[in-house]
Amino acid sequence: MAIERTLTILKPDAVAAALTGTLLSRLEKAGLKIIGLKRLRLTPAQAEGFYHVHRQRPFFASLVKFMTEGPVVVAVLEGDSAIARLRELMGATDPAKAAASTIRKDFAASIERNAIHGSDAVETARFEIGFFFSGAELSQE
Ligand code: 3AN
Repeated sequence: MAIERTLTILKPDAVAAALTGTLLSRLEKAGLKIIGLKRLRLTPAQAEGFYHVHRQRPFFASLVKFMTEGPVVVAVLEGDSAIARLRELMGATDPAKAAASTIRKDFAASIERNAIHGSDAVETARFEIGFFFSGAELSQE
């Protein structure tokens, strides 16, 4: 297994529901090390930039509105196969289809308001980590 880095966003629904500690704890207990962490509120331009691959999708405007409605917590996670591991812990995009004991099964309200984001591939992770963090903001220890 390879040591990878991935980006997670605890979305506005999860942060508003005071789930920051619960979700970070789940990720840590699953062996993902938090090497960068910040709380911020996305501007519409930032949300549009982050989700630019979805700009042609019918849900894009609604997604940007949701992602900017309140603060998010973004974190860089490191560990063995961190990208796939995080996706496994998150569960399917649609909580109705998410496996038992996944974060989305336990905490998400809908396919849009689904509590957490995780990078889906090595290249995406690189882009998404760089979107929020400079190298100096990531722990080397
Ligand atoms: P995932 O977050 O599981 O990688 P993506 O990348 O397909 O899923 O979608 C990005 C985000 O767009 C989702 N997390 C969700 O908030 C929103 N989204 C995806 N599909 C839909 C949909 N059919 N209707 C509304 N929002 C959606």
